[in-house]
Amino acid sequence: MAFEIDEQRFSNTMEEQASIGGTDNGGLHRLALSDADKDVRDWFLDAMEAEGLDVRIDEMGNMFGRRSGTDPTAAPVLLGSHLDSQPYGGIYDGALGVVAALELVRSLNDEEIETTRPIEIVNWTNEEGSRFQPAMQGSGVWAGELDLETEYAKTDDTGTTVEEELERIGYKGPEPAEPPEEYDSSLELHIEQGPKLDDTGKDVGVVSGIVGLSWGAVTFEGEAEHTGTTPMQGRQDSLVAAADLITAVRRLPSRLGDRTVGSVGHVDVAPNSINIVPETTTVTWGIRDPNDSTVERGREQVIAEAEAAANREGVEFEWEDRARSSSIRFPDRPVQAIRDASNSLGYDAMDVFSGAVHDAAHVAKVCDTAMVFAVSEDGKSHTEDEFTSWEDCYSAANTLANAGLTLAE
Ligand code: HGY
Ligand code: MN
Ligand code: MN
Repeated sequence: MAFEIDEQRFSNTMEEQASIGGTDNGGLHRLALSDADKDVRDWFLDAMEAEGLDVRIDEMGNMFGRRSGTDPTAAPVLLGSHLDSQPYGGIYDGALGVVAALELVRSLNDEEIETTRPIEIVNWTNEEGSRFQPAMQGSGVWAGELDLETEYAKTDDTGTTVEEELERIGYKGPEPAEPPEEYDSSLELHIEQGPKLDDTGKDVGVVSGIVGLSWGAVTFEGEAEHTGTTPMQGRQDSLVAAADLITAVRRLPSRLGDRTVGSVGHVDVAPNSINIVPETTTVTWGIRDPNDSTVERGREQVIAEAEAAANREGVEFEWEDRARSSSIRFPDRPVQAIRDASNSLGYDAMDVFSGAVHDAAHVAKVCDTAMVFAVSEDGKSHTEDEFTSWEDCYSAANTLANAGLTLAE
């Protein structure tokens, strides 16, 4: 008989978290380590303590709450996702996975159901990588893929460091940002953020793997001059070079692979005045593909295109890497637990390969990991009109709950 979480409380909890850093358009403005992130962390901490979980906060601000199992020596099962959001993101991205994990614990406590293995729920720091790069920063340090001191020194556009912000919001925890012991397995529930499940009318996605990704920044250095009096010949306009690179990155994927994607999402221009030739322009770019060697070729071609654009405009350029995560295929055991769970609940599931990256990509380096996807209406995400019907949220959360129980037995 499949286990069902408490639907009403689950939806109430989703609405509660959505109000913390909520925007007027029904989205979230909850950037990593911002005041809104602090507020939702405080809320999550209270919720974990109210369930009697053994709470730990590590040096990267990753938040864990452990529910004991009957066998204290058994390796735990880890369930969770992230509570930080894009600048104007949706209320489901990340939060659905954290709230579903919390609701499983709450439902198990209500029903006084014991599991052999401890179940641990988690909120990972800075999954989005919007304010501070890279994405999946907290889980990356925890999994040993990123160096703590290097990530502490990362800055946002104002020059504020990760470490300063963790201290300011009170979430620079005492625990080492690393697994305290061996973990049996881990599951993450997340919205698909793409159209496949919606287009095919499926209930849930069984995630087979995640793409590889490379992010970088290119800065062009030209010459600030009066736009009215400076002859066109010989101008050194950094924004023109950046514009060349932006269109080059847009065209690159068609030359790389049929599943390659690429874009420039962030531009900084200085002095950014209508009548000054732009002196300095920085763009951040991203390339993704299921095949790591294609991602690497894409990264090399972006740098080559940047050099060509700089030479055409007669400006200097420099580049830096901002993020790199390799593609991953999830192992059968946790994937099968998800498949069996969705079948036991009578849901119509399909396999999906994720074009979005997730903390599970790092956690998979530590233990057997897999993901459940909830339907994203029209595939939209990272916008305030990101939407998942309540029924689809509930199906995915129940699937996570039953797969988690299978692994924790
Ligand atoms: O960029 C990503 O794929 C994730 O949504 N942060
Ligand atoms: Mn996410
Ligand atoms: Mn996201």
